[in-house]
Amino acid sequence: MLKPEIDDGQASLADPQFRADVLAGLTRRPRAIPARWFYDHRGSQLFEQITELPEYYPTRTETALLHDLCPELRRLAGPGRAVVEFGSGSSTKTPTLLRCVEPAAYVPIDISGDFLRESAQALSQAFPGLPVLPFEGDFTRPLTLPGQVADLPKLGFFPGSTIGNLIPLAAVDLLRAMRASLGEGAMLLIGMDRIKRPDVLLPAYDDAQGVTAAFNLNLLERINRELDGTIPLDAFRHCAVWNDDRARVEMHLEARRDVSFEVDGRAFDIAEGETIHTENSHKYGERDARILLRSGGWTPVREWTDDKGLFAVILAEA
Ligand code: AVJ
Repeated sequence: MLKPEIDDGQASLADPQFRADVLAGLTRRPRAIPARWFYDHRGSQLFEQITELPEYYPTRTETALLHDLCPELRRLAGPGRAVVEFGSGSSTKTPTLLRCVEPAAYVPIDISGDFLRESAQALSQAFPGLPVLPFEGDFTRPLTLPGQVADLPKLGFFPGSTIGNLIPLAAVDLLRAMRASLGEGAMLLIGMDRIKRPDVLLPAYDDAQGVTAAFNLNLLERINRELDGTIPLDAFRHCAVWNDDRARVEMHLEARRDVSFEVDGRAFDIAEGETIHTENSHKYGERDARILLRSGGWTPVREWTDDKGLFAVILAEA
């Protein structure tokens, strides 16, 4: 999940998209900033810590599932495919999958090139003889994959329930783009977090040690650092809520008091109790997950879940 950053403390070198998203997000009502901006260097470190928290079940549950499903996945997806991973391949999940399916090539796709090449190099060292072909691009749109894998059947890999960050409309668009990128005969292995009791869901997003709170508040620190912000951090508190109507955990930053600050030379006033919405994490029941996949052009083939039904890994075909 580590993403590179340009951090020399000069607001003038901040990502223009970050600036645009923050200024627009603080202006609109309700206020909202896209979750992708959590992942500067510090944010990526904090996310790594989140994945190890006792309350944060998704990572360890999915990792265990990937080990358990291996024999069956090998039968269903077979060796000799090109594994195409959407997002960085830095986690321990990627080696687990690559050892299992024995692909003919591995194509990690990410928008941020530096980090992509770094993690690709680590993987090529761990898998000598496996062609690793990092591909820099925006996978939310249909892509033309490297020529070397053109004739290989693909196995897409989208772990972590990252799909949950997207509202259903955007999730369906993404699944369709993946189908277009992967082509005929493709399969997709995707992780989705299940709907469950809020007393299990919410602590995963509001842990006792306060790591998730620090992760959320780091967004404000990043704004201060990269966009010349004067946001007093003590004026905001982390909050996680279950939105039952929309089947998602939402993270917000709530103003503890009336607060005024500047970002990039623009003034903002936020009233006590008002929030900045920073993340959605959509959860999918068994049928919800299948409908979502079918809406995106994928036919579910097999799904695996842990004995508590916390998390699902689903194999689908184009
Ligand atoms: C990386 C999007 C899967 O939604 O569970 C973890 C991010 N946010 N704790 C998730 C996250 C707060 C995570 N995803």
